[in-house]
This record gives sequence, C-alpha cells and structure tokens, in this order.
Amino acid sequence: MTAAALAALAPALPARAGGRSHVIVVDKMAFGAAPMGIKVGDTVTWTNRDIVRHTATARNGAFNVDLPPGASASAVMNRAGTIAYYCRFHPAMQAQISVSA
Ligand SMILES: [Cu+2]
Repeated sequence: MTAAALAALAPALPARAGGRSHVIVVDKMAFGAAPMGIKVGDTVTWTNRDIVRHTATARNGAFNVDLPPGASASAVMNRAGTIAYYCRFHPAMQAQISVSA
C-alpha cells in the first residue's frame, strides 16, 4: 500500500479551534459547487452520494480524501490559495476551492 493510500485511510484531523466546516456534495459523477469563504484552519467535508467510489485529490498535495459510496470524509485546509482537485478514479471529475489566509 502506498503512503498516499495510507494517508487516505487515516481519520480526518479535527478542525482547529475556531475553524468552520464546509460541505461539498459529490453526486452524479460531479463535485458540487465550491463553498465560499473557506479560510485556513477550516474543515471541508465531501459527501459522496454516488454508488461508486471517488476521491477528492488536490493537485498540489494539500489533501487526498477517499470517498467510498455513501461516505463522507474531511480535510483541514492548512494552506491558502486556489486548489485544483480531481477524482483519481474519474479524472474528468475536476473542481477547485479557494482558501484564504
Ligand atoms: Cu470519481
């Protein structure tokens, strides 16, 4: 098993004190709209409503979230910037989120 796969299986870290939570729904082979106002220290949770497995994998390595069918998983945003991400199983699934400092 690769380090990346192990990281994907690790439980999500709790949000930093004061961090807010944001949800992105994954449905019909697409990532939902990016929440506005994400800040460093906030938690983003992806919820997979599909019957196939997805991931939310940042192109810059900021997060790599495994999303079995029906599951939710989270990542704490620990760097500012616009982060492009995709699904490792369905590379046509692409989206981005903006994280402010
Ligand atoms: Cu996928």
